[in-house]
Amino acid sequence: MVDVVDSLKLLFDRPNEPMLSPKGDDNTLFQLTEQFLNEDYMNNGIEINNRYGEMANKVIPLKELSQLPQFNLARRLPADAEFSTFLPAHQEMADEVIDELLSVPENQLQDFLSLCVYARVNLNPQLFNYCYSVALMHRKDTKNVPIQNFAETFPSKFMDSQVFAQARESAAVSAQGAPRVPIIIPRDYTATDLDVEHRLAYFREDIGVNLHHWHWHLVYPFSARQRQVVDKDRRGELFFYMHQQIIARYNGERLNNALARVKKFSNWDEPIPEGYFPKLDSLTTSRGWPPRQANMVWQNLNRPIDGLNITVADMQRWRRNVEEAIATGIAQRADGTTQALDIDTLGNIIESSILSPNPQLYGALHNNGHSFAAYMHDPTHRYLESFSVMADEATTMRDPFFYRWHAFVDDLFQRFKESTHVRSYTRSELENPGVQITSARVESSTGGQNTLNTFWTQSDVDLSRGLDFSNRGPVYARFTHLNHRPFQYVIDVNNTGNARRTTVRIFIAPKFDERNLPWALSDQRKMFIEMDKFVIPLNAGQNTIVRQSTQSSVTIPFEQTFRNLSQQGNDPRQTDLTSFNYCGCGWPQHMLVPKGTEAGTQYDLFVMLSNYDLDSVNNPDGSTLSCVEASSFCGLKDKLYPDRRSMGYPFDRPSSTAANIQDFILPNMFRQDITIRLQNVTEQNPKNPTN
Ligand code: CUO
Repeated sequence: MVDVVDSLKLLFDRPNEPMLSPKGDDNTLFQLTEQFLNEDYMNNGIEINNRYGEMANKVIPLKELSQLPQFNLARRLPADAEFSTFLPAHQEMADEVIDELLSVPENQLQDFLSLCVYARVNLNPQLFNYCYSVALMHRKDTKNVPIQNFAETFPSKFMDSQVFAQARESAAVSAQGAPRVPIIIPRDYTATDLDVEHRLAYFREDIGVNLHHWHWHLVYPFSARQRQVVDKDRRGELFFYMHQQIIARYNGERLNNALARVKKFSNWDEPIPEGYFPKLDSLTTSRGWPPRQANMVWQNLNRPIDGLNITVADMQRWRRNVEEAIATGIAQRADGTTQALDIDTLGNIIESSILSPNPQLYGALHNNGHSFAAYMHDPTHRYLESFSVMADEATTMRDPFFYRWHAFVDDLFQRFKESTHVRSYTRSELENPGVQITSARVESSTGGQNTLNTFWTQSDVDLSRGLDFSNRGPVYARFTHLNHRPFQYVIDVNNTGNARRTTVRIFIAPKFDERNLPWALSDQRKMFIEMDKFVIPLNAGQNTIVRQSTQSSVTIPFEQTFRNLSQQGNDPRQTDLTSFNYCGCGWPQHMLVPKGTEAGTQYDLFVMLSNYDLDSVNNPDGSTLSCVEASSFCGLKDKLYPDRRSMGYPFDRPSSTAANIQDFILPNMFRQDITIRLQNVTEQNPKNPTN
């Protein structure tokens, strides 16, 4: 008898293969009855399924469904089409399926399993994968079912299409006993250095970075029929903050590569000089993802198949309405009443989510921007082409235009933060009386003080779960990514008051701008990237706080990015699966530290010990920021966001008094010069299974 949780896990396996054949490493077969056959196999499905049964190690019987779901909308998406939540037609399909999957009463897991098998058989594999993942994450009884690593189930969204022919060959010969040799993915496969933007490819095309973005949007869907799936604590603000931090990190990387900060895309009639040729194929559609030539222009969209009929003029109108809300500090609700604008509402307006107070008036500026960018090559579906990487959350961060678009989006949020409707922090909101930091430094594992070292690592990812119709057994792709030597922060604190708690907030930012001049704080505040945030007790008197880089509240452990979750790694943070499903949306550990340069780039390390009375939230079980998960970007499941301050505090808004970071420092803060130095060497990951 196979446990239901194990059965559910198998529904991620080989998404483009029919359910008739065995799944998983143990060759487990779902025993299908007529109910679970789609049209393709109506005549001979049972026979084929039985024949597979003779070879299977385990067989899972399925409970018959007393009522079959209609899936009237979702069935319309062909099995070989791409799926995108940004397209209104697809979003409605997803809403329909998620609604069905959530409507099975809790703890009736056999019914849930049968319904999921039915959905898996009858629906587009990508649509199914998305809805299934959202359902697992939002049902209480499935919290122990791990969401399979998306790069393993849909590897074609994450790497060069040339890998897959080699992978099939490798799977075939290793089935005959040949040693498993990893397939090497070159570091530079999408462009040459003739394209200056290509300098950032290691960031944009990083597997962990793209997995992070996909996972975040899975935790925070913007639409669902059940409002509670969307209506999470401060989700609009988190949409702003997580993407703001991506832009800050990206801008920092641009400076490290001798490029200016990204230019926001705000004139929508202007040609876009950045082209992008992704060199990805889809294993679902068996087609390549459309590229974008340089200097293409946004076009009005009329694609009935996607539910899209919008013009650039519509976008301009929505933009003016959003800008008016920002200028006046007032949002107009759909029922004619008004509310004071706050950052959380603004996030829901701009994205937009179903929590937007007035989708008619404000549109869906951000989501539709992704669609405009994704369809410049075929705005009216004349050529039957699908969308570019810009419209898929797992691929959009590969495209240089993603950052130009999100720089525009971030600028709207920053204009609100810079308006008179957001007041600057008073001294009492920044200080922590009696708490004085006397020194703060970083110590690298390689011995350096106040120097962080980055380098390149080659790591393996197993493609076999996404390689349909090939032999069993792992097939590894080896790719090169940025990494850093582990380090620790050491902070000396003098507490002249009583013992108390404090929140430690650690940020870094480049010390100089693109002209090599020191920053004005009004600009540098937008460059600070959060490195860690945690709550600790302070004793009266002297304290020394030591914190490891691997404990960061921003990141998820390396193993969660790259390893199949069935193989437990040895990171101490390998926590229970509930927290992975939810907190797996953190930033990848290997990208915590910016690249720096071989000569060494100067950064400001900023450490703050804030007043916990103003930080704490009242979560029922008393949980605090000390949780080991990536709470800064993911929040906590079914709980309040674990920090009462505005996200990005204390840099989320301009200072009314300080012109530069030195002026900003109070006794409970500390600024330290540090250097980030790239060692331009490539090392094998010692954990690679094929070493
Ligand atoms: Cu995450 Cu534009 O929202 O991509």
